[in-house]
Amino acid sequence: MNRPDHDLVHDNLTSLQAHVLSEEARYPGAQGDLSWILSAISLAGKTIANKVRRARLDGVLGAHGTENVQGEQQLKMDVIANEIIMRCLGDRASVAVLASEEDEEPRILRRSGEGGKYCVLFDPLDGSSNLDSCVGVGTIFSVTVNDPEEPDGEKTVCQPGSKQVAAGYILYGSSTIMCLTTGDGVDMFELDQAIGSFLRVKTKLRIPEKGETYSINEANAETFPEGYQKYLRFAHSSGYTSRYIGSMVSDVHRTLIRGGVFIYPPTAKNPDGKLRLLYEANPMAMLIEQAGGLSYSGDQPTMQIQPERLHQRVPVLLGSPVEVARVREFL
Ligand code: P6P
Repeated sequence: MNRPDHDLVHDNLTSLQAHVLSEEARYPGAQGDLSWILSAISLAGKTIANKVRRARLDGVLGAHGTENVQGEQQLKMDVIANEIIMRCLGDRASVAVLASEEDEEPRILRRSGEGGKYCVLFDPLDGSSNLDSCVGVGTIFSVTVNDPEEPDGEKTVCQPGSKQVAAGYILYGSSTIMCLTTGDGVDMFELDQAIGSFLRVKTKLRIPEKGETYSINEANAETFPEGYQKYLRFAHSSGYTSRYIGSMVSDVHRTLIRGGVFIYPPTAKNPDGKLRLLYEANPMAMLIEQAGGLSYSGDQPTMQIQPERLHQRVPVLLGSPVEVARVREFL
C-alpha cells in the first residue's frame, strides 16, 4: 500500500534508551544489566539537571556545612546530586558497588552472588564551586565489572581505566549534554526538556587531530614542573589560545568538540595533581581516547595506571593527539 509521504514530522526520535538497547542487541550474550545502569544514570542526570537549574530558586546554592573526605567544603548541591545518583543506581539489581567522590568509602550493595555485576564510580557534581556564577558543571561516571573474588570494596573499585566497560559525563551547561562511550566510539545526547528525553545528536564523535588551544590554570605556572613551563612558553610564542573555565567537564567537553589540550599538572599545592584518577581522569581518558585523542598522567597513559586508593589524585594531560604529543615533547 502506498503510504502518503506527509514528511511533516522531523523530530529526532533516537533517544538514549533506543540507542542503548540497539547497542545491547549487538551483543548476543548481553542480559541488559549495563543498559539498565545507563538508564539509571540518565534518570539521575535529568533529575540533577532540574535541581541545578533551580538551585538558586530553591535556596540550595550554599555550603552544606560539612567536609568531604578530601577535606573540601561540601555544597548542598554536592550532597543533593550524590543522593540522587545513589537512589537512582541503588535500586538497580546489577549494581554491586557505588563509589563517589563525596563518600570516604565505597558502598557495597550486593555481592556477586546476589547479582552484583558492576561497579559505578562517579563525581556527582564536578565543578560545583562554580554554581553560584552559573558556570557549566557536570556529573562524571565510570562503570567497571565487579570482581567477585575481591571482598574489599576499595580494592574492587581500584581497577585500571583500561578495564572500564562504560564512561561518560553529563554537562549541565547552556544545554544538558551527555557524552557516553561503551567501548565502541563516543556518542553525544542532548536533553530535550520538553519531552524529558536525551536525544542522540552526534554519533562516533572524533576529537580534532590538532587544536591550538590549551586549557590550564596558569596561576599555578611558577610551581609547574619545568617541562610544563617550557610548553607554556612554546604556546605563548606560537599564537595559541588559552581557554580555562575551571570546571573539568566544561573544559574537557570544549576540548573534545574543538580540539586542543586540557592539562592539570602537579602543583605545589597538589604535587600529584588535583584531579582524581578513578572518577575523573579515567572516565575522561576513555572518552577522549575512544574519540581518537590521547590521555596521559605523568609519563604513563592514564588508563594504564594501577590505582592504589579510591580518591587517588593524578596529573592530567588529555586532548588532540598532535597536541598531547607536542606537550609530551617538552615533558
Ligand atoms: P583549579 C573543580 O573544583 C575541579 O575539581 C575541576 O572541575 C577543575 O578542572 C579543577 O578542580 C579546577 O581546579 O585549581 O584550577 O581551580
